[in-house]
Amino acid sequence: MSNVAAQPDVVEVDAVVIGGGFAGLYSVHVLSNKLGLDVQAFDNAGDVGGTWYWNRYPGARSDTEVNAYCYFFDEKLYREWKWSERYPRQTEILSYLNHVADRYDLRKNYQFSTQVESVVFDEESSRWTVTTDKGQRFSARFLIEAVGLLSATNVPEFPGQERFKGEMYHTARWPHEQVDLAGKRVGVIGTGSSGIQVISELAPIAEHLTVFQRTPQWVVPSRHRPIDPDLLDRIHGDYAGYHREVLYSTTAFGFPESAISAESVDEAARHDAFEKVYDDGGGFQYMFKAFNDVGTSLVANKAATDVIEKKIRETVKDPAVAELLVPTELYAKRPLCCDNYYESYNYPTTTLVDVKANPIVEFTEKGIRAGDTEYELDVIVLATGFDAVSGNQLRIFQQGRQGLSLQDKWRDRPYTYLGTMTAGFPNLYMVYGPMGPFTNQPPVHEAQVNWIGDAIQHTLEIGARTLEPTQKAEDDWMELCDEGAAQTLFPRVNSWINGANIPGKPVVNYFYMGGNAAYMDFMDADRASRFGDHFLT
Ligand code: N01
Repeated sequence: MSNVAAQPDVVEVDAVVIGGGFAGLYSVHVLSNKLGLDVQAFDNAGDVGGTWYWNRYPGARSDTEVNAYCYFFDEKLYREWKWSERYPRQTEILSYLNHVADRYDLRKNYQFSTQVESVVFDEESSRWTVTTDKGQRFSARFLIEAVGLLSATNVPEFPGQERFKGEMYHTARWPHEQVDLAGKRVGVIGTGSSGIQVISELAPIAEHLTVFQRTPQWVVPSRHRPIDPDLLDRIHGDYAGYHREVLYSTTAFGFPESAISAESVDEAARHDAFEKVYDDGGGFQYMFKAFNDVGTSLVANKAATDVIEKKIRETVKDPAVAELLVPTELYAKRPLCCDNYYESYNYPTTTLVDVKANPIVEFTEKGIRAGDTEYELDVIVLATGFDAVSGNQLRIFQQGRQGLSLQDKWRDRPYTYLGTMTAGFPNLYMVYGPMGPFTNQPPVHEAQVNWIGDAIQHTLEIGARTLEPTQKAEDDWMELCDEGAAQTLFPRVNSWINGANIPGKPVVNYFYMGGNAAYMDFMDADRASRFGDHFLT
């Protein structure tokens, strides 16, 4: 603790954690329960859960198999929590996170329904002043921002939006009270992960479902089924080994990834392999289980989409609708999976509106006018996504050394080291910040928080006041990230991955695409060097 006298209205703590999702909860656990620090945590939600607190829309469930979509830090927790489904629903994941909060006594550290408005570093005291929307001020030596990669909502403004007399909801701000959509005329804007789940859930029950699609995406089935008992036996038989396998892989999704390239086999073998993974289901599985070059080779990418295109045309009965659903883009967004998505368009009560050809002109009292047609609706669902990756960080005013704000530093793009720190902002750690790895998140959050815990412990042990990346470490990391991303196909397609979904946002690389195994090696190297090579202290 600092011995600098606090102002009377400022509460002194060792650390502030922002966020109550997977990453924030584990941060509180490590800092409070393991390192024994005095930790104040905040979330603007009314309770724990992070993304799973907010995303309560119909059909919301994880699209990562649950054996890797959970915490690993406590084997007893892993063994004792019994998941009912391979891709659990939002309610089950939220129950799990509530259980974790109670089991490790994390709730006591939180103040909910509180937005952190600013964090300002004071060079003299080497402490952060954290100000909330309740007018409170906290002084902390360490600051952990676990604010979510996909958390700041993207709510486009449509002309006449306020005139619409029905109900309107964004998927990521879904009401807590029951919203009954059965037998209603529902319009869904957006066909990303959120949109396809809502569409598949509502198509069988809505009186009429109108899907406003701007850009179709490649969707494969999830093939939802019970958790494979043999897999669970194997994990329980070698828990540490499985955990290591998850982390030291490319995507951390917990399945064996392919080591061979599609380019190295003939066309028939490629086709058969994609058919097989399509039948088995899963988005990342489809991209990474058959071959290792779908995200980097045009040949592999085309072979992958040929199979999906064939399935779309086989599944969707109306050829004109099928035509609209087949993307013209490369398969280089976050890979999607959902059961019964394309089948949703076979209901006579589902209408697909191509809003590229017939743009949404306005919202009216009764619904949405796209092109020349007014679609009458009782409910509009905005499945329009997020100001992803850097969005939530930039909604907090952040000021580091020499009065430099994060908003200024990141004006052209975000700059970080490992996606966890940014030069000039000492003792400020981000979990899954920009330029972090492109992976399944929960196991990687944990690995990052462990690294953060070690960095903080090291700072305390050597009696340093602050720890931060050197400018060179940050520059080298940025260069490595950009070189890696340039070798992939992802920059060639517009999506939240490169910022292109938000008007005015810099369209740049926001990720380390070199695979999680290599990413783990960078964190391990920092530890081995006792954070000596890269950091000023
Ligand atoms: O958001 P998105 P999301 N007019 O940005 C459309 C994670 N996630 O919430 O492509 C008309 O992917 C937009 O159209 P276009 C997962 O990582 C996971 O669906 O920009 N349309 C697009 O179709 C995922 O990748 C899970 O042309 C407009 C859609 O809205 C990430 O979150 C579940 C528009 C937005 O798609 C984001 O997914 C949910 C406009 N003005 C989310 N503005 C699971 O684990 C936007 N769109 C299951």
